[in-house]
Amino acid sequence: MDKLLCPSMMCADFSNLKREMEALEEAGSDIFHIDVMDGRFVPNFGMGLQDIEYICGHAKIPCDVHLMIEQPIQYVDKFADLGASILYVHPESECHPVRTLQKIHDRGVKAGVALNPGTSVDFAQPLLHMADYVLVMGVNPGFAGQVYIDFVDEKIEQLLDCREKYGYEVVLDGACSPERIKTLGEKGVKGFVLGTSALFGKGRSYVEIMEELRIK
Ligand code: S6P
Ligand code: MG
Repeated sequence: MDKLLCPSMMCADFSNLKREMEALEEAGSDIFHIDVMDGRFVPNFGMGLQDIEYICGHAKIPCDVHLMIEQPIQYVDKFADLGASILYVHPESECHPVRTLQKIHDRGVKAGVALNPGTSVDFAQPLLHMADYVLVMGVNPGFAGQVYIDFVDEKIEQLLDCREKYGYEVVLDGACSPERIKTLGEKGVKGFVLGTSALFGKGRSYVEIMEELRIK
């Protein structure tokens, strides 16, 4: 099956979000990736509820919401109501992450477990039973444009090995360069969050870039 290409909307041009969304859809994006930060779980803020409401309300493709916040369980209903198809939570962000994953499924939304570079597969192992997706962070969460942390490769291998046992798909977020998308796509990584490394600010059309990413 083909890979999932998921533009990270915090990297999009907000001066004309409508046009930007249409161009990304026309280029064949599979999922809009929406980052939510609370200034506590990560040292940054973004994206706002109004942005998310607009994107989820106007998108012709599914939207995922990556919750880089403390106590995400408090906001599952909010993001489910806004139309998220996948909700990603970080297991360290609260005491009872299983309850949060249950709540996500109860709302009919796919559940994703997001793993920071410093979070091991062992730490998250019980949650893998409930994960539809595992979002591996290739960088520390909170910012675009960072350098890939090489030791994350080992975690990706571990997660790919257990994929069939638990039935999740692996998605990479952070520093997804065209080369990395090719190498890891061939190994079985299903999805890639596209930020500044592959898609935005390149001075080329999204159609052209995405075509190349699919062929590679
Ligand atoms: C930030 C966030 C990510 C970034 C994306 C940027 O931690 O979760 O989704 O927006 O990774 O991509 P890049 O290619 O600039 O690292
Ligand atoms: Mg993200």
